[in-house]
Amino acid sequence: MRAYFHDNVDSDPKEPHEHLTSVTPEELKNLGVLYWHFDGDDYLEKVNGIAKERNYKNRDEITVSKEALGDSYESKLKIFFQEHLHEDEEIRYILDGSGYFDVRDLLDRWIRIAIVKGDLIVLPAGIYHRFIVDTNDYLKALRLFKEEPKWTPINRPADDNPHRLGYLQSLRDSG
Ligand code: KMT
Ligand code: NI
Repeated sequence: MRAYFHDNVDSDPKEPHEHLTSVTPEELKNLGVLYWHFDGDDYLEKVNGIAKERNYKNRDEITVSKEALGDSYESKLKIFFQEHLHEDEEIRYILDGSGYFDVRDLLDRWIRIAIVKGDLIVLPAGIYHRFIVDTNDYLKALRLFKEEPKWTPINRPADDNPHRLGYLQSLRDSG
């Protein structure tokens, strides 16, 4: 994982779009974004440990590639890259490939989180974010979930959504 400010240049979103300023895991934590990296043979035990600790009861696997998604590839990418939030945490363990999660900071700037195989990332409920593969067009991830999987994105604007308000309140409480 590597994080930095997005350059906000309006060209191919799959390019790195790296602005010079980098962002530390500590700064991500202040936004409620959690991160681990497990890439040994025991990665599944480690992921299961976090899942148990944080009460993630369900999981499935997703492959984001032209091959896996066929005709719906471009439309799926459009949905993932549309700025949105969820009413639960978004938990992804990257099994293979790479991609970018962009999250909004408190000044509404995009922070780009470049994720690779072995990264486990948790985006808090209510954070505005989007996802895109990089130019390799391939990412395979384990999606974990607390209760019944509910992957529905709620597109911005969703400023009155209770989970959005709860997220902002949680940042105030911890700050
Ligand atoms: C989401 O909600 O943004 C996604 O599920 C992204 C694709 S999974 C790597
Ligand atoms: Ni999402």
